[in-house]
Amino acid sequence: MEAVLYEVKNAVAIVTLNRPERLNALEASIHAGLRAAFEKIEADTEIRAVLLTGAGRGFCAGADLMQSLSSGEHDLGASIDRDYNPLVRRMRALPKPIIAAVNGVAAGAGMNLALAGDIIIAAKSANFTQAFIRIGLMPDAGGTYFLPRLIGDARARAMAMLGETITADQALEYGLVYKLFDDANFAEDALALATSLAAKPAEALAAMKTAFNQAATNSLDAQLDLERDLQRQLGHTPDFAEGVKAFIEKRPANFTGKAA
Ligand code: T3D
Repeated sequence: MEAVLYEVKNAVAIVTLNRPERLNALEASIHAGLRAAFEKIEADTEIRAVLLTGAGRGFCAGADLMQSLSSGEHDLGASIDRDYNPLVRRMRALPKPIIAAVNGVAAGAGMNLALAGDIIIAAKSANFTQAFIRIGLMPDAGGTYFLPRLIGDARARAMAMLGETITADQALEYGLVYKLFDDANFAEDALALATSLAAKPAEALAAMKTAFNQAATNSLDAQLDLERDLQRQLGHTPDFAEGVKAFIEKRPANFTGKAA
């Protein structure tokens, strides 16, 4: 059985963590599957959006405590360097939008993997926990970076230090997720959202990722300059011309995603 399933529908790459009996806990085969999936996504110009989700009742339960973390002699820094950090960097640098579709429990690095996505959605029965403290660890995979930016420092510290579980409703109230969908149609609704994203102007989406990524560390001056430079490039794209033409002609735009 493949640890990560990969299929393409409607210009969306659907990447499914597939160890449902372990709530898709992360170990070597999942990390290898994710690396292979993102390599394909980067190389395939037909793919315009990514949908990252989990098989079964979980999204991802973080690092596999039975395999990768069962030996106390395991060098956590080495596995973070090898597997987690390159994955988070890759997701953030990918010039295509990623929807993290949290279908069930998201714990530890599994939760933080979702936070590395661009748009986070969840099934109504999903829940989220920074489980690290329960086993004497601290958040990794970008948790201490993403979490305070998404939900504020007070809630981020409390979630990390107390290790409590929050429901999907709380996650929505905190601003951790964008939208909730019913469990019954979650996969279909998530794909519909990803499909609509894939039909949008690809160059504009890529430019937004660059700008939002850099906003975290830029000064306002630097950010204004960056917006100007990116917008200048977008002004030369066929999708900008098509968007304006479609507006004037009062018809839906047909974006190709082609570069300038
Ligand atoms: O070097 C490095 O890798 C460093 C990186 C570290 C990053 C981290 O993510 S550290 C945090 C690791 N994750 C956790 O501590 C979470 C552990 N899991 C849980 O606390 C709970 O399972 C959940 C809260 C996620 C879900 O609870 P529940 O009651 O819904 O399910 P369950 O019954 O606990 O789990 C179902 C099965 O999945 C169960 O197996 P069984 O008994 O049916 O054979 C359980 O053992 C297994 N499972 C759940 N999480 C993991 C796991 N197996 C391996 N690793 C897991 N993380």
